[in-house]
Amino acid sequence: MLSLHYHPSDASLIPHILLEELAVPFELKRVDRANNAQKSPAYLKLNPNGLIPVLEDGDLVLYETAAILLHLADRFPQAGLAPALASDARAHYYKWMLWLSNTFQADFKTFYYPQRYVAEGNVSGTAEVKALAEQRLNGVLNQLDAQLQNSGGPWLLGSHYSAADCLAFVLCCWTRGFARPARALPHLGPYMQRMLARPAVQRALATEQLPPSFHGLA
Ligand SMILES: N[C@@H](CCC(=O)N[C@@H](CS)C(=O)NCC(=O)O)C(=O)O
Repeated sequence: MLSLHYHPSDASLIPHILLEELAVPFELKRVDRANNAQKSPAYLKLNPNGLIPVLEDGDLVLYETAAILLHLADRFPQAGLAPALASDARAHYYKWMLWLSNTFQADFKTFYYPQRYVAEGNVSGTAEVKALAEQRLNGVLNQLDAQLQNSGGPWLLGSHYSAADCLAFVLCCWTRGFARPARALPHLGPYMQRMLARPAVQRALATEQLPPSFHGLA
C-alpha cells in the first residue's frame, strides 16, 4: 500500500494530485503541523529534514517532492505520466522537474519565511527579502509562461501531460498572493484553468478541503 504523509495545501498536494491521476489505491496520513509533528522523533525517522511530504511504498521510504513524483510516474508506467526513457522528451522532463524543484519551489521558502534570512527582529530586512523573492519568482513565472507558449501546450511539455504538470500547477497556486500571480499571465492563466478542470486535481483539492482562494481562479 502507498501512504502519503501530507498536510493540506503543502508540497504534499503535488504527489497527492499525481496519486489521483494514477488511479491507484493509496492512503493519506495527515501530519499534525499545528503540533509540529513533522519534527517529532517518529517523523524524523522517515524524513530527517522534518519536512512534508514523505511517501511510503512498501519498505521504501521516500522524501523530496520531485523524487516522489519521478518514482511514482516510473512505478506505474501504464499511466504514461513520464516520457519514454532515454528520449529527448524524457531529458526535457528531467530538466523541468529539476528546475521547478530547485529554482521555482525552493524560492517560496524565502517568500513565505523571509524572517529566517535576517537577524531576529529585523522588520525592514524581512520585508526586503520577501519583496526580492517575489521579484525573482516573477522572472520564473515569465519563463514558465514562455515555455507554455513555446511547447504549444496544452501542457508544460506540449501535448504530453506529465508529472511535471502536477508540480507546476501547485507552485503556480502558491503565487496567489503576488501582485502579479501566475493566473494573471497570458499562458499560465488558461493552463491553470485546464489543470483545474482535471478530475484528479478536483478530487485532491476536495479531499484536502482547499477553498477557491487556494488557487484564486474563478
Ligand atoms: N524540498 C522539500 C521541501 C518540503 C517543504 O518545505 N515542506 C514544507 C511544507 S510545504 C514543510 O514541511 N514545512 C514544515 C517546516 O518547515 O517545519 C520537498 O520538496 O519535499
